[in-house]
Amino acid sequence: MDIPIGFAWITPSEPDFVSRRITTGCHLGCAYLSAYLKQHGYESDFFIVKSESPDSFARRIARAGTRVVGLSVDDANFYAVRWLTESIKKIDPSILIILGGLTATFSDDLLLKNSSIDGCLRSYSESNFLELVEAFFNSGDYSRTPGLSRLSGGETIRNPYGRKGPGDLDLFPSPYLSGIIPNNLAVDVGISTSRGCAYKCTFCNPTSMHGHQVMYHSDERVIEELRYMDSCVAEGPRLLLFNEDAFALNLARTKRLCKKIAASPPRKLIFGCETRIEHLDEEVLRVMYAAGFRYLKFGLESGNPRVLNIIKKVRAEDGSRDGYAAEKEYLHKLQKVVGLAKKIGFHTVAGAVFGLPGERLEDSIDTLDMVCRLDVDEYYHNFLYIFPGTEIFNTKERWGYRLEVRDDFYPTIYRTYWPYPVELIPRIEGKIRHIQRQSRCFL
Ligand code: B12
Repeated sequence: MDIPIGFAWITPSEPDFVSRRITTGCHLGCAYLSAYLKQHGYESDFFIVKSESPDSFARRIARAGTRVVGLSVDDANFYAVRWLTESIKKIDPSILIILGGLTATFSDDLLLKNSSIDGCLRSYSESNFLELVEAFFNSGDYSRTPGLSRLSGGETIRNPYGRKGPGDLDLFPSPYLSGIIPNNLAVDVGISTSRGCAYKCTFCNPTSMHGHQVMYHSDERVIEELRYMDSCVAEGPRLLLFNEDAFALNLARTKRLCKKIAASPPRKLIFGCETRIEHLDEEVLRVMYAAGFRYLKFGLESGNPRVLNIIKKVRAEDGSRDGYAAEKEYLHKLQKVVGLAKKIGFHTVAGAVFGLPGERLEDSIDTLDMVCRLDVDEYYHNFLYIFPGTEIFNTKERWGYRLEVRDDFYPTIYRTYWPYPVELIPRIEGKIRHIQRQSRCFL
């Protein structure tokens, strides 16, 4: 039977770029779209392929009878999304190609003018994608879809978003419970119990996509999904990651939910989350542990209070007036919470970012020193890549960054050149005492 709507999420890798091949995975955001379509009577499918050429992948899509292709695009996979869309349009120009996700939201103009696509749907898209599909199959004219960006006469037209999404996330059916995410992939994909974050970090675009608002699934929905995912695991323990910006932002909710999970804990799953940790206390940490949380990852970003203030990690006000008191307090709290978490038995993971605005080489040493003081079990770092949709994208010149868009869009759309030579940052191995622990598998 033909399934008229297909999704693909291309996972980028250097070997695939070199050999010009495509590998895809199951994307949680698209699975939400697929579940919503199914609830409204439209079947859709995921294309999961391993190292396939764009032409052969496009033939597979056409052979399946696909009329609408939805691709999730980020700054790191656009180069390959473009190969695929060109191949699809060569084989059958009537197949409708819609891009969605963060990069379709904030770089719609660039995507439309540099690839063979029909439109970008901006922001969270369950109801708008349904509306587009209905219009396309009913009349062929989907051009009035809310949140759609498309080209007309060489210019990008952006439709307004239309009515606001539901205040209640549970109105979107579960992609696990409705059978969209295959059993064997459920744990790998992870779970999302909320969307958004209230903070205004200047480098983060998912939170601005959500207007700095936070929405939650109900406790009952989360527990039902966890129970189902636990039943999908043949042999434990398996680590399930909570894919959200801040699992422990609303402590009352975190505590309540974890108490309910702990009342009937999973048999084979253990949990991990990425979250701000500075608000956590011993009571909440113990409840999280009882619920099965073992892996606690947080974004330190920088160990320098001035840089933390510039990136608005702690507050949006100018900290120079009080000697960065709030940022110093934040670093102090992190140390306290990591100590408590380790005592309870959590595997603690800190993430840092180098090349932040206003950062000098000596400030990066503060970050390394802070990582050592934190004494976390695992540490990783990134260099700041600047994405559209962030505050720093608009102020980049002031901080001395240079951004370059290359013709091949590889490895990311905007190649960032940092204001100081980040390659001079010393390697942490010389500084950290417990390097062995970093590579230890904690399961
Ligand atoms: C979970 C996650 C992952 C998981 C993905 C798990 C999975 N199988 O789905 C893993 C760990 C594999 C991953 C990998 C990477 N990730 Co990631 N990831 C996230 C995270 C934390 C949550 C995403 C999520 O599940 N959200 C919940 C769902 C429901 O929302 P959603 O995905 O946004 O989808 C909605 C809309 O965007 C839209 N939508 C999305 N796709 C589509 C497609 C169509 C057709 C339509 C119409 C709409 C649409 O509708 C959806 C439903 O409303 C985000 C941060 C964030 N908060 O967004 C980073 C994030 C998306 N990741 C990011 C990056 C950079 C990466 C990596 C490149 C990292 C790396 N260096 O290796 C890789 C590779 C990405 C790839 N293409 O392969 C960046 C993207 C930045 C950017 N602008 O490009 C983010 C924002 C993190 C960050 N702040 O840097 N990631």
